[in-house]
Amino acid sequence: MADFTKISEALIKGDAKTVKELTEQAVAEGIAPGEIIQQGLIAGMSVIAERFKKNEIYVPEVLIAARAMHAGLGVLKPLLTESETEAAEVFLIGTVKGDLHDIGKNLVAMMMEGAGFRVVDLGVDVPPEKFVEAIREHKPSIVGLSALLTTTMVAMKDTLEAIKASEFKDKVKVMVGGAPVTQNYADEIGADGYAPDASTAVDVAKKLIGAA
Ligand code: B12
Repeated sequence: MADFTKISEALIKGDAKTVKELTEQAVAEGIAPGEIIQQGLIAGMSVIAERFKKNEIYVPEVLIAARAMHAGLGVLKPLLTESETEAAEVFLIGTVKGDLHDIGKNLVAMMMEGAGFRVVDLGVDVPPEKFVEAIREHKPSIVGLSALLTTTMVAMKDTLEAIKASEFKDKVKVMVGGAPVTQNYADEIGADGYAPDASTAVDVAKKLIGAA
């Protein structure tokens, strides 16, 4: 019998080696990869998200836990059936044009992955047309835009306008975030959601797709 708690605990400690071993063990016992992800990896990552939200832990701990999660996911990804991967909601994220900051964006991406989304990360300095192209290719439910500079917040507005002008106008939800971004700014440019941090981003995303 697989012990999901042990997987979660190792993930919370950031013990990538143990997470990988326990995941391999669970696979050998014939447990479905989706179940290991939900009850072992995602369960652990939710604890991390909560602690991060309450300022009980900081960015380095989250990154270490995320590395442990990836160690487990690395074992499971090749085993996921097409239907299991297809079923996951897609979250597309990128840092907007002119902006090279990616630490916060990466955290949001990891938390989303930890919450069960299939994440497509476009990286940094992403122009509006590239976002639209990527929406066409990956069919996300939600698009996340990150900006860390007051000067690049306008690129967020441009990206939103490009999405609204495309055929995906009513098909994707757009969330915005980054240190200078506020709920007021999100409302002003017509974004569907805003979150001040990565764990709140998960809550908002779930609400946007009606899963919470
Ligand atoms: C690290 C850093 C850099 C690194 C970036 C490395 C990297 N790989 O990201 C480097 C050195 C490259 C850099 C460069 C510059 N930087 Co800089 N940088 C920072 C710094 C110190 C930390 C940013 C960070 O990573 N924070 C930690 C993360 C975890 O927080 P976060 O990004 O806010 O993300 C959280 C939330 O905002 C939210 N979130 C983030 N994205 C998203 C997206 C969505 C969809 C959602 C829902 C939520 C969300 O969730 C995250 C996790 O909780 C900040 C200072 C600060 N206090 O913010 C300055 C800062 C952002 N930089 C600044 C500046 C000016 C620059 C430069 C112009 C400096 C220069 N003169 O060259 C260049 C610009 C380069 C460019 N074109 O982008 C200024 C911006 C001022 C302003 N008002 O615009 C700041 C505020 C520093 C300052 N006080 O002057 N920088």
